Amino acid sequence: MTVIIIIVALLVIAALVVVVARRRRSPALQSAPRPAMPEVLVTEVAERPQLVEEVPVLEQRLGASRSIFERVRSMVTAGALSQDQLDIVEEVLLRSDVGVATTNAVLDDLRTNGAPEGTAHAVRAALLGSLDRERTLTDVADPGRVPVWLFVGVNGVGKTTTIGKLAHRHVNEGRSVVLAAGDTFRAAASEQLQQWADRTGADIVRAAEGADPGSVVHDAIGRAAARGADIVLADTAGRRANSTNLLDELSKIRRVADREPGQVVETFMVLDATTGQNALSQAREFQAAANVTGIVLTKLDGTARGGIVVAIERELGIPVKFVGIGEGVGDLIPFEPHAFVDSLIDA
Ligand SMILES: Nc1nc2c(ncn2[C@@H]2O[C@H](COP(=O)(O)OP(=O)(O)OP(=O)(O)O)[C@@H](O)[C@H]2O)c(=O)[nH]1
Ligand SMILES: [Mg+2]
Repeated sequence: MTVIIIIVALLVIAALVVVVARRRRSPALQSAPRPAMPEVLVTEVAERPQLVEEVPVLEQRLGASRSIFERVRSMVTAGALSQDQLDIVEEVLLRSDVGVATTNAVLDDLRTNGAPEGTAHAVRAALLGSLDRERTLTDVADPGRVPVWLFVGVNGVGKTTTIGKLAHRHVNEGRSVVLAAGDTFRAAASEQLQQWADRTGADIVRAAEGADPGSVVHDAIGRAAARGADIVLADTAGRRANSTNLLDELSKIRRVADREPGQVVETFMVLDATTGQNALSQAREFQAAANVTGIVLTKLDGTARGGIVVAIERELGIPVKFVGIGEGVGDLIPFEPHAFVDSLIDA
């Protein structure tokens, strides 16, 4: 009898084991697949690296632009200018990329008032007069919110490099920085920003290629808020200004970044100075979509003509806040009209 009971008991246990095993295999009991969220990778930076920074000399970096003004610099006349001299000033100004409007304004002034203190002095004063815009830089947000600087602009203008240089500047000034790798179109883009994070000691939030850029920016702001970081610098993909859906996406990123706890305190449009007047038409497209508060004009060290600064401010009504004068970490400086114009024109 006992044997029979043991056998029955064993059979019952065996039957239960089979049922449980089947249930485990049953697809109905498998957990539903998780929604395809981008995998956000966060990199901790243990210690701040030491960067060797070469302090750029503006006059040297603006060499090409400066040489355009050579003919104005060497005009010794004071007082009324001859037609030949006016022609030279006109040619120099147009070549320097200040644009037709500024050139005409300077020539009108020279015809009417002459150049009592010399031509270079008069041209210098006229250029400075066109650069008299308010140039404040906001890096604080309302209480409880995280200030965000958003960077927009077409491919290759220097957005990511500018963010790297600015991260260095902030970290040097004692601020903690979170970079948001909002350019998710190419894997290489967030790699490039990661390198800047490593070099500068900034924190970074990035995601896999193809992830939603808004989510990355949102996560970066969340991380900055959680850690009490001082500022978020948000990269975006370089995009064609004439493609409406891409500009829509930019507006969306901006809305996400401006939602609590984030607050967009600066939106920088990055423009490549070597593209001259083309930079202006790009800028107009972006201006509408992104609520731009300042311009970063890069690559003024190369073949660019420095007068483009004047044309941009005059035609767009947006202040240039930083200029890029090289590829090194220290090669971005706050734009100061006096120092800039002096380095172009002064002997
Ligand atoms: N000479 C010089 N080169 C610069 C300057 N700023 C950026 N560059 C170079 O310009 C190239 C493009 O810079 P990126 O920062 O990758 O440009 P981006 O706007 O992020 O480009 P995408 O990510 O493709 O949209 C790089 O080789 C930079 O080193 C500058 O002020 N001077
Ligand atoms: Mg980039």
